[in-house]
Amino acid sequence: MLRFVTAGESHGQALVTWISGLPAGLPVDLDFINRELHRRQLGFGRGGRQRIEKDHVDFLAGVRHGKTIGAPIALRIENRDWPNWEKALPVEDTEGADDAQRPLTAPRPGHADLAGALKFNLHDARYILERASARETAARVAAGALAKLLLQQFGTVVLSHTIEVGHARLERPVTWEEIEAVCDNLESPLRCVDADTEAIMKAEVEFALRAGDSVGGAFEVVAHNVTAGLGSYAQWDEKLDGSLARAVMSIQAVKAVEIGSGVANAGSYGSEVQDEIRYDAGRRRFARSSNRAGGLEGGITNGEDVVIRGYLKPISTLRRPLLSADLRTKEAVKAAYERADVCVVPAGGVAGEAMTALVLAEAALEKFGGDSLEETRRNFEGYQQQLDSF
Ligand code: EPS
Repeated sequence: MLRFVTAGESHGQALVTWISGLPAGLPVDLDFINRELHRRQLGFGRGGRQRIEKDHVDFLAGVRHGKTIGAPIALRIENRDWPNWEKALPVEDTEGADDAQRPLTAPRPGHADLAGALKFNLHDARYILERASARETAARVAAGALAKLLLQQFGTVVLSHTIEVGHARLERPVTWEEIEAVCDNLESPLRCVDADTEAIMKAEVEFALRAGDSVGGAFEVVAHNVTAGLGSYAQWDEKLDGSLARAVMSIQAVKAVEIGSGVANAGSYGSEVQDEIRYDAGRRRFARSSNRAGGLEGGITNGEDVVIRGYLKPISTLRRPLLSADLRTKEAVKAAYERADVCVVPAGGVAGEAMTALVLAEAALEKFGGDSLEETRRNFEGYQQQLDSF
């Protein structure tokens, strides 16, 4: 079983990821992992924090001589902002520490501040926001990069692009080659494949920035070249669409998830929605001329690209804050404001790729098993032969 957990607070010493269940012998490309971390930091509308951080990974366990060794992997991503917070968030309760603390008692509507303060019985939301922060997605992206490296062994590539920012929406269909190109282009402001739409998206971010507001939007993750047969309809918790939806929904600020064109499909006739089946004799595979199902039928991959969309609410930290009530005095106050992003949709997309890759890698290991990469590959290739001669 592929498992991972993260630890770390936004302004603590570091983020830490623990990942277990990868087969031994998987080549670990450090440059690839660091590039993924860099991609997550990009995007028009990010705040000042990204000028401080330069995320890169340090492996502490489980990787030797450039390969996994079948042991649990532990890795660390330094928070370069930590020296600015060391006095406010010390490990030991040193003298004078209270004075250096940076309390937040005016909870931001939409943030975890209030619900977390009630749950953990804290009258200062500082510790709440430290862990609830989307900085944690850096740790997920590192784990997801390892999952991507495993999936690459089977020819599967997971990428994402931005389909909506504020009121601006990409309306036209997109090819895999366009998604590859926009992901290759690290200068792309919002990772939207269409320049005209991207210009309107950018204007939305600029408008929010000027107004002291924030904007949300949507990303689309596409897993290309996924073998048919991952996941199952046999039990509710084996359905891959369910696992993917949960994984993407768990990303900070994501409030809705869609598989393929699921939302539009619900308002259309069956004949307009289902993807007709044909047989591609050259590839010896069944194929479709459309992919509204997003590559999943009955909770199982059908061989088409897996397409999953995540919809993010606008960031809850506002320079022009909404009304709140103080955690201590209960008096009406303006919600707290501190340095924040205005738009994080492209970063959310990279986190979405990571979560999708982790779920697909887990499903692949469930189907193909194997303690060493050779064994996993042998099982994968045996299954491909079965599909060839189906
Ligand atoms: C975040 C608030 C901001 C973001 C942070 C998420 O942090 P800070 O308060 O330090 O400016 O920059 O995201 C990251 C640091 C990151 O790397 O993604 C929040 O409250 O969720």
